[in-house]
This record gives sequence, structure tokens and C-alpha cells, in this order.
Amino acid sequence: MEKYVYGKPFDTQAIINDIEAVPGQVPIGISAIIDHKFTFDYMMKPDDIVYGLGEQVRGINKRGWEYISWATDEPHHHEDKRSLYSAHNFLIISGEKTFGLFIDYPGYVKFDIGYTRSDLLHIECEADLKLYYFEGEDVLDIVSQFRKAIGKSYIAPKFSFGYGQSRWGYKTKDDFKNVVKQFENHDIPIDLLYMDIDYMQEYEDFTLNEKEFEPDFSEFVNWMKSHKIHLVPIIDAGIKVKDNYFAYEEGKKNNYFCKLKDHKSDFIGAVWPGYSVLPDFLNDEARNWFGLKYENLTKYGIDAFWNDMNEPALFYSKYGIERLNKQLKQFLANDKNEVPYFKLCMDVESVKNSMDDYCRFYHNTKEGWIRHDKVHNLYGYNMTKSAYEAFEKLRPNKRTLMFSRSSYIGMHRYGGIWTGDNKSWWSHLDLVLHQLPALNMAGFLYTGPDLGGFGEDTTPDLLQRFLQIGVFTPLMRNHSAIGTREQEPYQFEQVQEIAQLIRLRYRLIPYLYSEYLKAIENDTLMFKALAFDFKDDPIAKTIEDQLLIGNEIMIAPITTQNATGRTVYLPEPMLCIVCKKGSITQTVMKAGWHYVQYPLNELVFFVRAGKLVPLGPNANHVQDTNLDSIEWLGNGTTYELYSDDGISENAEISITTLKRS
Ligand code: MIG
Repeated sequence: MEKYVYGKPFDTQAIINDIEAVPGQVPIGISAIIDHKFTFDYMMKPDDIVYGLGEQVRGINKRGWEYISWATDEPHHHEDKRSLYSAHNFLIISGEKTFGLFIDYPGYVKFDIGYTRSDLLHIECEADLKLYYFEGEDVLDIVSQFRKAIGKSYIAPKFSFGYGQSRWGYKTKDDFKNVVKQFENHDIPIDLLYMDIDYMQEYEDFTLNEKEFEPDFSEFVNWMKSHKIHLVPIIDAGIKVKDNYFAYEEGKKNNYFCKLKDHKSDFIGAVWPGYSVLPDFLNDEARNWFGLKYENLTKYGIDAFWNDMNEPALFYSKYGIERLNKQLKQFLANDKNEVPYFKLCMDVESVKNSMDDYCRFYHNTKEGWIRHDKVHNLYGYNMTKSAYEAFEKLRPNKRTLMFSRSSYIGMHRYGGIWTGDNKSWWSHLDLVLHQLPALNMAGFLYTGPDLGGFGEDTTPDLLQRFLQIGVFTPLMRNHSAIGTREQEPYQFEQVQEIAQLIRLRYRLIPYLYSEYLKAIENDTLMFKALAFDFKDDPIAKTIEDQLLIGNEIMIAPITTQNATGRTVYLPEPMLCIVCKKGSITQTVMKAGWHYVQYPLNELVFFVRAGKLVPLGPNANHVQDTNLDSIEWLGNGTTYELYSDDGISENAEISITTLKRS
């Protein structure tokens, strides 16, 4: 790893144990600074593949499109987008020359990866950055160097490997209890139940809805506990502007919110609670203060959270609305009765997540006052760090489930991420496969998509296909938006087919958790593109719809409607595992291309030759999963199991070699 410094970079703390900068130029490509703009250009060979960039749209090979690192509340993950919620500025160019780059700049960064010119990789951002350059034997070697440099990933509590049910719209105690009862009645495993913004009083962070949850929230939490359910409340970034609301009053008094240019007045944006202020997570005291507020929920025994709206999302701001008001007046005063419709729409749309607003507020950091746009991508990262640091005090020696919507590299030490507001679309199944390896590269191991799709109406077959991927992702959560078709498994007549997938997930938990710990411990990937392991196989390099999971499994999910099978490429001989109604068959397959049947009501995947995967007995909760009896998948002889107590902060990991008996 080599480090190059340009201008005066802000310390993002992405890299731990930072190294001395090397003078001069990156040994590859051409870097330049003109008018305080940094550019890097590299001529790619025709066969070069570009991996990385974490949470982004498009393929595993990032080549052929332009991407922008700018954390955005983007509910339309269409292929024409350039930014989603996170900024993961790490990429690997793999070809004749294989190298990695980490652009440690927390503002706006553009990556033109063979978009403008098919042979040109062009990166640009403001000239205040650290650039890390990695050379290595291959992709995996570079990934592991990078992962060592950014520090160990957050280890989620083991219970978070259970199935989670979520829906934006659960409001009353009974809404929540009914979900649990339905799962119990249908004998479907579940460990987590998510509470979206409606549990709060008027969307005020760290409050409980007075009618529903005050004053007997303890009772409710205990009811859930007795049903082995962990509640997972959401926390939003914005704090409602409201007199006598403790979070607002305390933060205002102590100057914990982001300020306007005068460094005195609070910046006023708007999110769910209406006008809101933004905690200054880049300020140590403010970050510390906000984190300790989670105590309002941990004191009831809550041990799991998700952080939302922390790009930060802005529906509008006071300033944007003032401008829009003027524009609307002009528009209404137009006596020609002509409607400049598109302009009107654009004016209205432009108040949302506007660059004007992001340039309007400031953070009070150790390095002085800094305008938000220069450090935009660090906001969600530091919100999550705020919680993590507080959990060490609020829940000493215990792991707390925490995942965030927005992130930057470095946040992986404090929590996981989910991939935001996907849709109930078939194309978003492929998106999951494309994102997972890149997320792992950036250090995010505890991750997964909204299964079933968040926006729009799902269908049972789509949900099943989603779950056939979700069986393998550490975060396995079914989540949907308010107003969409309800998509809990029991909403469909196929409930038992769906339940079968979740049951298999629980039987796989000892294995999945083991591979997850392995990936963290050894700075490796839990999800790999085939090309990462089969680097000399020219076909493996082109496969974008199959993934390797851990060291043993390969998945080749169905991602198209009505398909009952698909072509699968086996880079080496494997066993095809077919799970159907509780019984499992294993068939040896030769390397090469196959057409594999994959009906809707089965789970089909592959175990690599000479490997073994332990399947435990059925369990309806993570605490009841075990390997007391094992059904072996694969034709190997041993499996190296990583395990720990699943809950202590610095739990010792034990490594056991399991032998097929
Ligand atoms: O503006 O809290 O991505 O998971 O259900 C939408 C409501 C705000 C966005 C999150 C989604 C969550 C929703 N939130």
C-alpha cells in the first residue's frame, strides 16, 4: 500500500494506522491538479475488468458507466443512476496489470469507468485527498491488503442472522404482536421485528408514541422477549425543531446542530418531523451526546437499531421553500394562463436534497469549521459511529445490532448497511448479486437488501426468488413501504413454500455465521464473484449472476419471472443441492455449462468439490440453532467451523474442525 497526498485532506479515519505519504506521483496512470481539481487517468486494456465501488447500480464489472460518490436518498435504483446512499471509493482494476485505488475524499467524486471513452478510467474530485494505491497478486490479495488497512469489520450479534420481518406502516402494539402470532401459527422462524418511524411520537427520535407505547413499553418489549423476538427500532438523522422536545432543546443549547455560514444559527432542513435540525456528527461532543440518547431505548432492553435518512436526506429546507414560494408566486401571477409545466415541476423537485442546501451548512470539527459538501459522505458514517461508541457505554461488553443506510468506508467498523429502497422488481434481484461482492470489498459484511422489494407491489413468486438469495445474506429482512401490497410470508397462499426457505436458512446459520466470522477475521470476502477465486478461467470472468459464498457454496439464483431453470456455469466440479419440502438431494456435476432446473418451490445451490457444508437441525430462533446433529452437504471430509458466543463484544472465536462421520 502506498499513500499519496494532494492538498489538505480532511481526516476521514477510513484507514487505521495511517502511513507516511510517498512523494511524487502514483506509479500508474496520470494524475494532475488543475484549478484545485484532482484528476487521475488510466488507459485500460480491452480486457481489463473494474471491480468495487460498493453500493452502486449496474454490473459486477463496473466498466462502461459513470458513477458518482455522493450519498443520496435515492429510492429509484434505476440503471441510469450514478449515486445511491453510500460512498465506497475503492476499486480494483484487474487485467494485465492488477491494482487497487482508494480515493479517500469525502465529498463529490466522479468515476468515469470507460463511459466517455471505453478505454479510459477517469477519476476526478477536489484536490484535497489521500489516494491509496495497492499492488498485489490478484483481486483477493489486494482486497485483503485494503481490508487490513481499513480495520476489522463490525461483528453483528448472532441473533441478527435470524429472519427479520419489517414493514413501514406497523403502528399499534397489536400490529406488531399479530405479526409474531402469525409467524408462530405458521411455524415460521423469526428473530427480529422492525419498528419503523411510526413507533415514535411525531417522528421525534428517542421518543415513543404516547398513545401506543407509553407508559408500558417495558411490558411490550418483554412480551416480545418471551416470544424470542428482538425489536429493532429505527433512528432518523434529523431532529424535529420543537420547543420542549428534549433532544432539540439540549442540542440547541449546546450548539450540537449544523450551523449556517455565521457558525451561530442552526441550519433548518425538513424531513419526516417537518422542520428539523441536523446533529453535527463530525463534532466529537455532539456525536457523543447523540449516541447516548439511544439509552432512551436500550434502557428497555432494546439491543438492535437501524439508522435511516443519514445521507443526510432533506425533503426541503427553510431556504429552499422561501425560494419556491417566490417562484410559485411568479408562476401564479402569470396572466397568460400558460403553464410552464416542466419548469414548475423542476422548481418543486429542486428543493429536495439540493446541492444549494448541502453547501449551506457547516460542521464544527477538530480541523475547524468545514462546509458540509466537502465532507458530505461522512455524515451517515459518523451517525453510526455515534451509536456504536455509545453502545460501549450503554451496553458494555455486549454487541448491539446496528446497520445504517448511508455509509463511507470506515463505517464498516461500527455497523452494517442495508441497501435501501429497492423495488419489487425482477431486475433488482440481479442488483443484489452485483452489489454483494463490492460491499464486502469495502468492508461491509453485515448487509442485505429489502427482501420482496421495498417500493411497489410484490408478488409471491418474486418474494420467493428474493428469499432464495436472502437465505444466504447475513441480513435477511423482508421490508416494504407503506401503501404497497403486504408481503409478510403469511399474506400468500404459498406461505409454507416460503416458510421452507426460512427454515433452511436457520439450518444454514451455523455455517453462514462461521463463514461470516471467517471473512471478518481473515479480511476476506463472504461473497465473491466467480472470477475472484477462478482467476485464470476466462468464462468465470464474465459471470455476473452467480456468486461464491464463503469457501464452499456457489449460488446461481433465478432472477427472471416465470423461469423454472437456467444455465449455470461450473468453473470446477460441484454438487448440485436441491432442497424440496424438507428433503435434500445432492448430484455430482462436471465442470462446464449446465441447464439446471430451479422450480419456484425449491432451493437450489451448489457445493464445491471436496468441500463440506454442515446443516443443523430445524430451529425457529437463532438461540435454538445448533449442530447437535448434522446433515452434510458436499463430498468433502472436513469443515472448519468458526464460532463464538454470539453476543459478547470481544468474544473469543473458536475454530473447530468438523469431520464427516
Ligand atoms: O422517506 O422510515 O429507506 O426503509 O421504511 C422514507 C420510512 C424513509 C426510508 C427507508 C425505509 C423506511 C422509510 N424511510
